[in-house]
Amino acid sequence: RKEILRLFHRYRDLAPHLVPLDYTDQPDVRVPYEFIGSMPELKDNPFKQRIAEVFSEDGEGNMTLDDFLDMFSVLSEMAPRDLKAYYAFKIYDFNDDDFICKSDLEKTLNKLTRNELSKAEVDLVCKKVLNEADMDNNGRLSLEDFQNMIAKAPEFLSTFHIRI
Ligand SMILES: *[C@@H]1O[C@H](CO)[C@@H](O)[C@H](O)[C@H]1NC(C)=O
Ligand SMILES: [Ca+2]
Ligand SMILES: [Ca+2]
Repeated sequence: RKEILRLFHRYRDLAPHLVPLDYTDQPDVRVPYEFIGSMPELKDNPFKQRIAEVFSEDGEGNMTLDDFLDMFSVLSEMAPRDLKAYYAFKIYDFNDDDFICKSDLEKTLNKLTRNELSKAEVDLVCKKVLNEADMDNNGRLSLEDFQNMIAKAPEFLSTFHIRI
Protein backbone atom coordinates (compact mmCIF):
# COMPACT_ATOMS: atom_id res chain seq x y z
CA ARG A 1 0.00 0.00 0.00
CA LYS A 2 2.82 2.34 0.86
CA GLU A 3 4.43 1.51 -2.49
CA ILE A 4 1.19 2.25 -4.37
CA LEU A 5 0.84 5.55 -2.60
CA ARG A 6 4.41 6.44 -3.46
CA LEU A 7 3.82 5.58 -7.12
CA PHE A 8 0.59 7.55 -7.13
CA HIS A 9 2.54 10.60 -6.06
CA ARG A 10 5.19 9.95 -8.71
CA TYR A 11 2.35 9.73 -11.26
CA ARG A 12 0.66 12.85 -10.05
CA ASP A 13 3.89 14.85 -9.95
CA LEU A 14 4.36 14.20 -13.68
CA ALA A 15 1.30 16.32 -14.45
CA PRO A 16 -0.22 17.88 -11.32
CA HIS A 17 -2.44 20.08 -13.50
CA LEU A 18 -4.12 16.96 -14.93
CA VAL A 19 -4.18 14.46 -12.06
CA PRO A 20 -6.51 15.15 -9.11
CA LEU A 21 -5.47 14.22 -5.57
CA ASP A 22 -8.81 12.54 -4.98
CA TYR A 23 -9.33 9.31 -6.91
CA THR A 24 -12.49 8.14 -5.15
CA ASP A 25 -14.62 8.83 -8.24
CA GLN A 26 -12.11 7.05 -10.51
CA PRO A 27 -11.53 10.02 -12.78
CA ASP A 28 -10.82 9.27 -16.44
CA VAL A 29 -7.34 10.72 -16.49
CA ARG A 30 -4.39 9.95 -18.74
CA VAL A 31 -0.93 11.39 -18.37
CA PRO A 32 0.42 12.01 -21.90
CA TYR A 33 3.40 9.98 -23.08
CA GLU A 34 5.71 12.99 -23.22
CA PHE A 35 5.67 13.14 -19.40
CA ILE A 36 5.97 9.36 -18.93
CA GLY A 37 8.90 9.06 -21.34
CA SER A 38 10.85 11.79 -19.60
CA MET A 39 10.86 10.08 -16.18
CA PRO A 40 14.42 9.37 -14.98
CA GLU A 41 13.66 5.62 -14.91
CA LEU A 42 12.77 5.61 -18.59
CA LYS A 43 14.37 8.55 -20.32
CA ASP A 44 17.57 6.70 -21.28
CA ASN A 45 15.88 3.40 -22.06
CA PRO A 46 15.96 2.77 -25.82
CA PHE A 47 12.62 0.94 -25.51
CA LYS A 48 10.86 3.68 -23.53
CA GLN A 49 8.25 4.51 -26.15
CA ARG A 50 7.48 0.87 -26.87
CA ILE A 51 7.26 0.10 -23.13
CA ALA A 52 4.75 2.91 -22.63
CA GLU A 53 2.74 1.79 -25.66
CA VAL A 54 2.53 -1.80 -24.43
CA PHE A 55 1.41 -0.84 -20.93
CA SER A 56 -1.03 1.87 -21.97
CA GLU A 57 -4.67 1.11 -22.54
CA ASP A 58 -4.79 3.56 -25.47
CA GLY A 59 -1.77 1.92 -27.12
CA GLU A 60 -0.09 5.27 -27.63
CA GLY A 61 1.72 5.58 -24.32
CA ASN A 62 -0.72 7.92 -22.58
CA MET A 63 -1.22 6.32 -19.19
CA THR A 64 -3.98 5.97 -16.66
CA LEU A 65 -2.93 5.43 -13.05
CA ASP A 66 -3.66 1.70 -13.46
CA ASP A 67 -1.45 1.51 -16.57
CA PHE A 68 1.30 3.26 -14.66
CA LEU A 69 1.07 0.94 -11.64
CA ASP A 70 1.10 -2.14 -13.91
CA MET A 71 4.15 -0.86 -15.75
CA PHE A 72 6.16 -0.31 -12.59
CA SER A 73 5.16 -3.59 -11.04
CA VAL A 74 6.38 -5.52 -14.12
CA LEU A 75 9.56 -3.46 -14.41
CA SER A 76 10.44 -3.73 -10.74
CA GLU A 77 13.30 -6.00 -9.76
CA MET A 78 10.89 -8.09 -7.74
CA ALA A 79 8.71 -9.11 -10.68
CA PRO A 80 8.92 -12.82 -11.56
CA ARG A 81 11.07 -13.62 -14.58
CA ASP A 82 8.19 -15.27 -16.46
CA LEU A 83 6.12 -12.11 -16.19
CA LYS A 84 9.01 -9.99 -17.40
CA ALA A 85 9.59 -12.40 -20.29
CA TYR A 86 5.91 -12.16 -21.27
CA TYR A 87 6.04 -8.36 -21.42
CA ALA A 88 9.48 -8.29 -23.04
CA PHE A 89 7.98 -10.46 -25.79
CA LYS A 90 5.15 -7.96 -26.29
CA ILE A 91 7.59 -5.07 -26.30
CA TYR A 92 9.85 -6.71 -28.90
CA ASP A 93 6.83 -7.68 -31.02
CA PHE A 94 6.75 -4.25 -32.63
CA ASN A 95 4.01 -5.04 -35.13
CA ASP A 96 1.73 -6.72 -32.55
CA ASP A 97 1.22 -9.97 -34.47
CA ASP A 98 2.11 -12.22 -31.51
CA PHE A 99 5.38 -13.34 -33.08
CA ILE A 100 8.86 -11.92 -33.11
CA CYS A 101 9.77 -12.04 -36.77
CA LYS A 102 13.01 -11.02 -38.43
CA SER A 103 12.07 -7.34 -38.70
CA ASP A 104 11.09 -7.24 -35.00
CA LEU A 105 14.44 -8.84 -34.14
CA GLU A 106 16.33 -6.32 -36.26
CA LYS A 107 14.60 -3.43 -34.50
CA THR A 108 15.24 -5.01 -31.12
CA LEU A 109 18.93 -5.56 -31.78
CA ASN A 110 19.40 -2.06 -33.14
CA LYS A 111 17.82 -0.63 -30.02
CA LEU A 112 19.63 -2.95 -27.60
CA THR A 113 22.98 -2.02 -29.16
CA ARG A 114 22.02 1.61 -29.80
CA ASN A 115 22.69 1.19 -33.53
CA GLU A 116 26.27 0.15 -33.01
CA LEU A 117 26.03 -2.94 -35.20
CA SER A 118 26.37 -2.82 -38.97
CA LYS A 119 23.57 -4.18 -41.14
CA ALA A 120 25.66 -7.31 -41.79
CA GLU A 121 26.25 -7.87 -38.09
CA VAL A 122 22.55 -7.45 -37.33
CA ASP A 123 21.72 -9.98 -40.05
CA LEU A 124 24.23 -12.40 -38.62
CA VAL A 125 22.90 -12.12 -35.06
CA CYS A 126 19.28 -12.45 -36.26
CA LYS A 127 20.21 -15.60 -38.12
CA LYS A 128 21.99 -16.98 -35.08
CA VAL A 129 19.09 -16.18 -32.74
CA LEU A 130 16.59 -17.77 -35.13
CA ASN A 131 18.81 -20.83 -35.59
CA GLU A 132 19.00 -21.36 -31.88
CA ALA A 133 15.58 -20.27 -30.69
CA ASP A 134 13.12 -21.00 -33.50
CA MET A 135 12.21 -24.48 -32.30
CA ASP A 136 9.46 -25.19 -34.81
CA ASN A 137 11.43 -23.73 -37.73
CA ASN A 138 8.77 -21.36 -39.00
CA GLY A 139 11.17 -18.44 -39.25
CA ARG A 140 9.81 -16.47 -36.32
CA LEU A 141 9.66 -16.70 -32.56
CA SER A 142 6.52 -17.60 -30.69
CA LEU A 143 6.24 -16.73 -27.00
CA GLU A 144 7.38 -20.29 -26.25
CA ASP A 145 10.43 -19.98 -28.53
CA PHE A 146 11.21 -16.67 -26.85
CA GLN A 147 10.97 -18.15 -23.35
CA ASN A 148 13.49 -20.81 -24.36
CA MET A 149 15.76 -18.12 -25.71
CA ILE A 150 15.57 -16.09 -22.48
CA ALA A 151 16.58 -19.15 -20.53
CA LYS A 152 19.83 -19.22 -22.57
CA ALA A 153 20.36 -15.48 -23.02
CA PRO A 154 18.87 -13.59 -20.04
CA GLU A 155 20.46 -10.31 -21.21
CA PHE A 156 17.41 -9.89 -23.43
CA LEU A 157 15.55 -8.98 -20.25
CA SER A 158 18.17 -6.65 -18.84
CA THR A 159 16.63 -3.44 -20.11
CA PHE A 160 13.47 -4.27 -18.21
CA HIS A 161 14.88 -4.11 -14.72
CA ILE A 162 14.17 -0.67 -13.49
CA ARG A 163 14.80 0.38 -9.95
CA ILE A 164 12.01 2.46 -8.51
C1 LIG B 1 -2.21 10.73 -26.41
O1 LIG B 1 -1.86 12.01 -25.94
C2 LIG B 1 -1.51 12.93 -26.97
C3 LIG B 1 -0.98 14.20 -26.30
O2 LIG B 1 -1.87 14.64 -25.30
C4 LIG B 1 -2.73 13.17 -27.85
O3 LIG B 1 -2.41 14.05 -28.89
C5 LIG B 1 -3.18 11.83 -28.42
O4 LIG B 1 -4.37 11.99 -29.16
C6 LIG B 1 -3.43 10.82 -27.29
N1 LIG B 1 -3.76 9.52 -27.87
C7 LIG B 1 -4.88 8.88 -27.61
C8 LIG B 1 -5.09 7.55 -28.29
O5 LIG B 1 -5.75 9.32 -26.86
CA1 LIG C 1 5.74 -9.34 -34.71
CA1 LIG D 1 8.98 -20.45 -34.30
